[in-house]
Amino acid sequence: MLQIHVADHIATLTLDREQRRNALCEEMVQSFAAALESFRTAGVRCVVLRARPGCKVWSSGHDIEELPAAGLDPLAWRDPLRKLVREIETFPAPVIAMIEGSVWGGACETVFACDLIVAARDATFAATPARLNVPYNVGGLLTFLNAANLRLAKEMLFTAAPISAERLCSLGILNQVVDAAELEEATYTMARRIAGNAPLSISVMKEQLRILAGAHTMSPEDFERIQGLRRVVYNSQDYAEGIRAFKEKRTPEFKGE
Ligand code: YXS
Repeated sequence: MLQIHVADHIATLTLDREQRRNALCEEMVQSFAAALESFRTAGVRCVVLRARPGCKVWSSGHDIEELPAAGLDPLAWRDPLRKLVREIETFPAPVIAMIEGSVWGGACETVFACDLIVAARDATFAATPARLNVPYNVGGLLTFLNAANLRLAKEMLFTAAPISAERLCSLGILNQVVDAAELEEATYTMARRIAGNAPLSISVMKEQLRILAGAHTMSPEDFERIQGLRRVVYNSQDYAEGIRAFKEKRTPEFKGE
């Protein structure tokens, strides 16, 4: 499910689960974590996260088949998607997301959790909790807020519509947008530049920025309130309907209950 290549302190991880449109499943995330651990030992100074060249779908997001039945938190601490985002955020070197094709749901959050994003001009990004009636978790919403801004995060989360790479780049959400033919060169030029700088300084600044970006106070009462509201969603008929409709390849009929 993952191809791994390391050269000149730069590691490349290629998503390789085309038959399920690179859906992010438990097995893939375990391989991802093991790869990052080996990169840490090998002193890798920059990671490029990509899909196979020419892909139409970079990743279709969380593996819907692995979402729990109604009644269980679909994005709890140990969920593969939550582990994947934490692995990226805590890896002691920059992770560059190299994007072509469409990015969906939890894969959009995963890309936004990367340190840098270089995308092909015709790439698109869609945040899809509202498409399935999934109650996104607090940390995941913070990823969107830190990567974008409140107005754009609301548009992406409420409409679930694919947003173009060019528009996101014009808003400062992506670092670079290039023609597909130049995507590799642009990405690895950035990776080589990072790998040629001081790794200690960069890894400490990455961790400092992670801590600063997550420094939000929230009272225990507010956290409990949010978790209670999320329980209403994942206990709802609509949550079961969202997953059922995907499996039956039809449009869900949400009733708000
Ligand atoms: O019919 P088969 O058995 O060949 O399987 C199909 C799809 O069911 C499967 N597949 C997936 N399986 C599990 N999880 C997925 N996320 C997923 N996406 C696709 O892969 C086979 C080929 O898919 P198909 O025929 O639809 O491909 P396509 O090229 O026509 O369309 C590509 C997509 C990405 C537009 C389409 O597959 C799609 O809309 N996928 C779902 C995108 C989505 O809603 N992702 C959100 C997942 S949930 C999540 O990430 C978070 C929990 S949240 O929702 O909160 O953001």
